[in-house]
Amino acid sequence: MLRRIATRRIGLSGAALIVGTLVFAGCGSDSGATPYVAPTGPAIKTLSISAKNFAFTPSALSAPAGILQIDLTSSAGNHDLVIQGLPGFQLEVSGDTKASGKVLLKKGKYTFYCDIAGHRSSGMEGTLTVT
Ligand SMILES: [Cu+2]
Repeated sequence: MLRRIATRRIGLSGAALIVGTLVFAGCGSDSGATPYVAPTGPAIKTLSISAKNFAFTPSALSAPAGILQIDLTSSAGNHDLVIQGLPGFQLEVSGDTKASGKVLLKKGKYTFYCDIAGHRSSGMEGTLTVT
């Protein structure tokens, strides 16, 4: 009788140890996102873009190749701005907030859009022509 109780106690503390290990392992698995490295140095041009439900204004921009600063504001709703071919770059705005970021772009035509579910298909997309 006494032996049975002792075995049960060991069994319980063993289970608690396993749960503790799983929780600890879960904490370390949060490093999968692509880190975006912003270019250093001054921007040669600042592009101001305003977001609303569901459009960017302006939706067609042009800029010279090099380091560009993008200032994003929102006049309505929560939005973000990502650029196709530039993994990790993202500006997020909600309500009246403003977000700024720098990108280094070569000549080409880039598509930017809001990647919140349903926003791009509703019209939140634009083009940036770099010459
Ligand atoms: Cu949006």
